[in-house]
Amino acid sequence: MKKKMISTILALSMVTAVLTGCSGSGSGTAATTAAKADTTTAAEAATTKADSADDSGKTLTIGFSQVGAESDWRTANTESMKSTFSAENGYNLIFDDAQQKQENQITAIRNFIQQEVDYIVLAPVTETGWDTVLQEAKDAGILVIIVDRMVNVSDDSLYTAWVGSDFELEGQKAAEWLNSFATAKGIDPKSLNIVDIQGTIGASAQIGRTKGLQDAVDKYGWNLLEATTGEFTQAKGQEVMESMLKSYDNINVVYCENDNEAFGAIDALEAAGKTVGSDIANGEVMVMSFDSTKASLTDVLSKKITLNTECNPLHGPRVEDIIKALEAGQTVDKKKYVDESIFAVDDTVKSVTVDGNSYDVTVVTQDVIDQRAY
Ligand code: GYE
Repeated sequence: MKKKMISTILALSMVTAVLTGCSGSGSGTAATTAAKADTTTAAEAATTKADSADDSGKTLTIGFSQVGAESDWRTANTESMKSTFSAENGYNLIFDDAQQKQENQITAIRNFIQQEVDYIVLAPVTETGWDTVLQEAKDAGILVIIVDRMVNVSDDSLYTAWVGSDFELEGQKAAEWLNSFATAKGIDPKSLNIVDIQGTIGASAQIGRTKGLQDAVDKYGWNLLEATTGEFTQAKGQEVMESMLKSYDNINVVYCENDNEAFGAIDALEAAGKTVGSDIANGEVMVMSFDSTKASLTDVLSKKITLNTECNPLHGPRVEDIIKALEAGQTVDKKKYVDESIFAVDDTVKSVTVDGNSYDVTVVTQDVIDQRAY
């Protein structure tokens, strides 16, 4: 709460800085920077040093619309963006937390346009519903970079570049691992009774991970008892798991679409007297998850989570690379996927193959956890 208030105050003073100093178009120029220096505000003063550190001598103002603070992944992502786009590194970052609401993101983008930021960075809550506001940004001549989840727009020129994860591949990796694991343990595919605690419906991370599972259910003949959203939060993950446990007494695999849902699901399972683990044949309930934060890998080490498919949140430097390339007049990839790992409780499955590509499985040890940055 305290943190949020401070960033709001900072954002407001930055707005003042931009409004007093920048009257030209969204793309800043040396002249604009000079004009800004003449009308220094508190926020400007804080960035004067950064100005000189920047080779081009210009401070870039970045408006970043963040989804919210729903998960540990998101916290790590916010931290990565804030530490990359810091005053020390030569940026004015206007950060907006949309609290998982698209309408708040649309309002934030409109504010960024009014403030004539140099770039808009959007981490969209869902894929659809962006055409109008991104057209407004385009009309204002402001470049938009999409990070993390994808947007689904009728005109691809409404954004300049996207960087994030291949969420369907993540789901496929997890499902192929489950198939190989069940086969290795001699488990009849028809005896797998799976529930899917989905992410925020309509978010790329949900769409891809749900599809990866659903396709494998169709292919291998597993039972998918239910798929319900847990909104990527621990509280909702727990609530959904509790209600699933009331509806079914034969669940043996819980496919959680992120770590925080898995934490909630584990609490609910244990409160219901279940043992979480990989020994399905002897009544344990297997928990699978995505993200691979430090806390969740600790749960893999203690055998509460059996498989964790990585989703890397450290996008700050990746977005900065795109902006630096654009500033240097270079062209950038329209879409860029991040390489990601798979973490398991043991080496029953050493690698998984998806679309002819093989991905190694890493067995979690304390060393692996210690090396994690988030
Ligand atoms: O997996 C989840 C977060 O979009 C990849 O959103 C992101 C997902 C991530 O809340 O923890």
